[in-house]
Amino acid sequence: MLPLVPAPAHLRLLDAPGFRLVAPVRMVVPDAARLDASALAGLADLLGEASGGPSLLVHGPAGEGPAVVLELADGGASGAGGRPRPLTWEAAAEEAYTLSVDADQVLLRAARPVGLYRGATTLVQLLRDAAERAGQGEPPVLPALHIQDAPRYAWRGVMIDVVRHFFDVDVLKEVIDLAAIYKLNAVHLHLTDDQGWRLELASRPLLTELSGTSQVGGGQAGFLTRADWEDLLEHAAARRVTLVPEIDVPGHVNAALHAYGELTPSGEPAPVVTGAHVGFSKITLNEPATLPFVRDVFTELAELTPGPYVHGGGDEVDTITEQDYADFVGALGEVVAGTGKTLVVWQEAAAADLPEGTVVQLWASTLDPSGVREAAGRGHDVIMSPSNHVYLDMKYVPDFPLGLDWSGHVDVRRSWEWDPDVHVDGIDPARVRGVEAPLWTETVVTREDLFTMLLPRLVAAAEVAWTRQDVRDDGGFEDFARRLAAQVPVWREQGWAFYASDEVEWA
Ligand code: TNX
Repeated sequence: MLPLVPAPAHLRLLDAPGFRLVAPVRMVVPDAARLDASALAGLADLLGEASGGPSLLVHGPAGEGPAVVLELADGGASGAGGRPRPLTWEAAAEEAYTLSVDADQVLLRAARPVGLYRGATTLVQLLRDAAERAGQGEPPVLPALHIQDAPRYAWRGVMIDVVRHFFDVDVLKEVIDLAAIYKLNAVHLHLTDDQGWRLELASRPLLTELSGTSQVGGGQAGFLTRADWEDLLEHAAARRVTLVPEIDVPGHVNAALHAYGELTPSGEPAPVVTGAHVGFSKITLNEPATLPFVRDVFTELAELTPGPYVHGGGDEVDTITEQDYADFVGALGEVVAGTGKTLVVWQEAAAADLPEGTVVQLWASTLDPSGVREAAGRGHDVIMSPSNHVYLDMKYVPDFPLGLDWSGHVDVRRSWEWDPDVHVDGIDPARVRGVEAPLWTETVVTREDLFTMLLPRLVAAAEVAWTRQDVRDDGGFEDFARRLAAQVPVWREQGWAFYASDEVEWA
């Protein structure tokens, strides 16, 4: 068993000698400019570490002698640097790669740099495994094999709620690292809610001045400055991860109502909220200040976002009339379409008049999915975030100290054992764009809490998103659990806490 997670589409072990990692290992990169320096350096370092000596990074033709060769199959035309990528089927095709290992050469090939990046994460897992297996004084050996791999879904994401409790740039960078290791390509940040506003906007400075530090339970939160945001974007782009920022409207807006009283019917600012209840706040077009507010914040958000998507929320507005809700979402759609970005919305907005291309995110397993089904029927793609499988804020088990349980308990097997294509009856699988695992943070306070909820379930969600169903069915949960257990050294090295579920035999 090779501990590859997510499992590749095709893996053939060859009955032949493997590649011996003897220093100095040569790593040949034909066109370095098209691959991120940091990704390359990381791989070269690992090759060095595994072989117990220096590694050589060579640019140009592979030449003579054993080497680890990275190759862009078509010369990498239009490599598009580190620009955030659309999470579409066309883009997903570019994430494909092949990896061949024999005694002479490790050959990683892809049509595009993003494919090389995904393939490099596989190679890193193979290297670690080889290093672990190597006997005393023996060089690690990569087994002879052929891998042909491509993602099942185009959108493979994790969402972090940085409002209920705030997590700063350093922690968010670690989340991006974790996502990238397991081939996720989207990190969705829930930036605004009743309790706080976490992204500094020049057009509306009071949002963070007055609502930047409040959070659930009353502790001292913080927010992302413009510089923090740029820093995150850069970190994500280098790992081929697209950041998807969410400003949640027309509900979950108390922090905005606190900062800008003009948004409330009375004109009075709303008091700070530090409780965790939901559904009570709203903005509507009945207030003349609302549309200018929506224009300002979404226009600026679009300017701050190099990726193609902005998330507009739309969930849980219990106090609004159907008409006011529909009018609002219609206006939001026009504003966002005007910025050139693609809108993403939570499933409640599925029935509204949405711009073409709007992506709908299914979440509550307790809600009727018929609106999502109909939206899919009208041609909208769907992201699957069913709360009974991938809500990473659900408790693992009944007595778990962290998390909620309104959607039941979600242990590792539950987060892995489901098929997004058939999760909702009557949705054409062609409309299922992908999978995203949200982590809401009402009960998640520290970095340790955060990773305890993410790991190991996020890895299960990543495999659901990347690996074809037939491949998963072949191995079954037991096979996944074995590969999962082999990840522990990586998590330990990073200082990432995890929940040692008794569904898995941890080595
Ligand atoms: C529902 S999921 C919410 C969040 C809560 C979460 C808690 C969604 C779109 N809205 O506001 O944090 O449940 O599980």
